[in-house]
Amino acid sequence: MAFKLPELPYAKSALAPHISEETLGFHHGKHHQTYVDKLNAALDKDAALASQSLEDIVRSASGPVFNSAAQIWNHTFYWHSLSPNAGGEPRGAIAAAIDASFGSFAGFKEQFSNVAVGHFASGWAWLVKDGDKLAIVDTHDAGCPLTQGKTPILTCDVWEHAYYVDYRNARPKYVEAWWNLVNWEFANKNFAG
Ligand code: MN3
Repeated sequence: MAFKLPELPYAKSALAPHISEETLGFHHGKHHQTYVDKLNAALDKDAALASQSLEDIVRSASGPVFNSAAQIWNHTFYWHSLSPNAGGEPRGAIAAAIDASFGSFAGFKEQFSNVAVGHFASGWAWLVKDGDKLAIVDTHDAGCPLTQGKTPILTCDVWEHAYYVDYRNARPKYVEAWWNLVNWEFANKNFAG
């Protein structure tokens, strides 16, 4: 059974002006689609893979198969980490957990931004639940916190393809814009789960 590119949870123009329709068109329609196509090509050659869920493959695979599967999972998680008319201060249980783990939302925002901006080359910045605590981690390339036994809460894609059309090389501007789109409802759902 082949994997399919998941639909975006909003219109391609919905995240503008922070992330443009052109960026989402390429990022979802070309980059995310290519990871799906590459994993399906690997499935065609390996029947044992075809019986596994995407998360099972992320947790157990290595090399190119892991890269494709994890990039599919990471991108789907990223689309849901964002929402139109979102951002601002966290609400609900995640707000209290951020205060407990980082002192304040402002402190968390600064630490997360520093990790996202400072990450060298391609990768991801994540807010994760690690045991009872929240933590900020970054992963290289297709790296995914699921393989470290951590529960992803939110992510920011810091591959250049996520921002080059809109911000050129200015990753700090993209990360600043990302805060206007943070889906706290999704974060609360992941935190509760
Ligand atoms: Mn990407």
